[in-house]
Amino acid sequence: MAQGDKTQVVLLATPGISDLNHIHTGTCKDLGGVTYVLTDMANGLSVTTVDASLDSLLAGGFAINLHKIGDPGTYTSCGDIPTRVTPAGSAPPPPSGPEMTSVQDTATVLRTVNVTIQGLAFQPATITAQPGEQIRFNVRNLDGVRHSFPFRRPGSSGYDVIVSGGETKLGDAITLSSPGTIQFFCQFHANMVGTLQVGG
Ligand SMILES: [Cu+2]
Repeated sequence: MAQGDKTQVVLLATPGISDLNHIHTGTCKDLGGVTYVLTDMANGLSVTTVDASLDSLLAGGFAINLHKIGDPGTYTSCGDIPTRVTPAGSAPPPPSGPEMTSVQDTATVLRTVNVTIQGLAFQPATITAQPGEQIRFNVRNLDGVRHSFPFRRPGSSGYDVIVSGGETKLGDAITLSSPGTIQFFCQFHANMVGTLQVGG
């Protein structure tokens, strides 16, 4: 993600396996020295702002390499940073690392919104999100009975998390692209409602 003359680098990886991250010169086949040190993985996520523009990283000759923590000689994953301007007929090789995102404008951070259900009510009852933001809902049910956290968006598929009594469940990621107000509710208890405000 470009941020002026800096670049935010977002990496997703398997926790415990790929914990130490660097941007190296060269390619995964022929790795050079460390150019930028990236934040260590925490629960599979690493977000770093490096002091280099996205254009300069996409000019070619860089690769992101993941090492095993405590044993940096073991490379767990690597992906060449694609070159933005590609001569015709020679597409860059796809990133080879498993579950790894490359440095691109489209890199997004997934936000988890915690929703607690207690006493037949949603907390918070009003949730705000930005249009285009990628979010998912972690629904915690402190009641002894089953509840749900569904909502429907006009013209698209819905979202639903069903949680048994005492259960916590993480829903799928969703991008709410258009601004507006969406009601969420419990399908089992008609008086349990809340509002998801997108933008505005
Ligand atoms: Cu309910």
